[in-house]
Amino acid sequence: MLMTEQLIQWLGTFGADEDGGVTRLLYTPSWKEAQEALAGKMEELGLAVRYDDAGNLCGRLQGTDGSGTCILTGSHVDTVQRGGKYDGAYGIVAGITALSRLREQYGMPRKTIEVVAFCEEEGSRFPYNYWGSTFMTGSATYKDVEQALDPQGVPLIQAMKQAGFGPGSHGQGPRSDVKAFVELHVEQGAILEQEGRSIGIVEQIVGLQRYTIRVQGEANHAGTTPMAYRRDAARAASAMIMAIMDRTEELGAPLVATVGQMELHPNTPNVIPGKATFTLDVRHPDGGRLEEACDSLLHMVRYEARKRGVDVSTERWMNVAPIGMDAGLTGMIEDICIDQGRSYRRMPSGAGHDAQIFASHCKTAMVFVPSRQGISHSPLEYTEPGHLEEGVQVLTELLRRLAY
Ligand code: HGY
Ligand code: MN
Ligand code: MN
Repeated sequence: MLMTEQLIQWLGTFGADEDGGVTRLLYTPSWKEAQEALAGKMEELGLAVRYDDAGNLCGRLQGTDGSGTCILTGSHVDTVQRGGKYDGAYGIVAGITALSRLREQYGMPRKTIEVVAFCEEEGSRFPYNYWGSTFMTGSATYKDVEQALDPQGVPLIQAMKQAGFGPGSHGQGPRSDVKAFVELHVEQGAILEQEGRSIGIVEQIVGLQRYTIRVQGEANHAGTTPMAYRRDAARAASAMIMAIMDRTEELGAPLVATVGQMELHPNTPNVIPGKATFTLDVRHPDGGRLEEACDSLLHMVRYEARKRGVDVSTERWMNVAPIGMDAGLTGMIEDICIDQGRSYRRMPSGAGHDAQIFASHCKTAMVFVPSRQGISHSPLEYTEPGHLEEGVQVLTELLRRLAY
């Protein structure tokens, strides 16, 4: 029987880092190799394979009812820088495994089922998230990404075309035939492991906002510039970051704020930094509280800039509302867990997922399996093969009930 763990290890060889992690960034060679390898594996297992114009890859079991609608499962093939083997990848290989088992056991479905490897979700290379799922649902067009440049200044549109994709490349733009989307994913948190449960039924996905903050001071000599005359961008950025973290703790859980990326310019030991650029990722399960928190944090940033005599600009490039999963689907998943004797719980997701893009377009659900010590976005990311298999069995039964 096709085992998901083997597929996880196999997919993890594309973009493998020397420390056991994975880096597969949108439209890079390792990303392309992974998509092409997945296309081959899907074909080998009897799925009809097709790319869309953005580089989303779909494997299809054609339904017999001729309704032209489709039930979709899957996740994203891209990773964070030096990420793990399971984030995104698990949802793809679990979908391939489920469709392969369903085809072997029940033949062709009444309703078409597809498994998708979304081209991008993380926003790791370009300052744009969910490009795969927002393109497929029509929530985003090429216009939305035409300004997106990677750290080397390469435009997303140019990288897309160089990878063989772009307008008209595969004759498949946004789709409206997807009537249900189910995403299997590792929890990326420690709740299931701490409670000794193997299945998480996601009820709601957190809202997220992401910013780039640019601090403009004045580069100068590290030795001859008295402290009182400095417009030190690094010092001002550090004060801003401390103010952000202190304010976030004042506002209290479940609000979280992260400064994950930071660059100094000219980034030289004996030059006072003239520029500092950093990202800010803010999340809350309540949309109104998220908005208020972001306003408050940006107010702190501007206050610190004035206090330290530097200029600051803030650019928001991600704003995704929190959203609930479909009650009918979560009910079906709960029934399946009971029928299969799974130890499960309903729970929120603190991580963002493609499911939150689909949830405003069609019935959408997510199923989690445990992450060891809750670790993710790290080479230490791991889920036991037994838990991987339990998730696949829940997904397989859900797709059977929906499509056969
Ligand atoms: O950042 C997230 O929550 C997801 O992994 N993209
Ligand atoms: Mn991720
Ligand atoms: Mn993910």
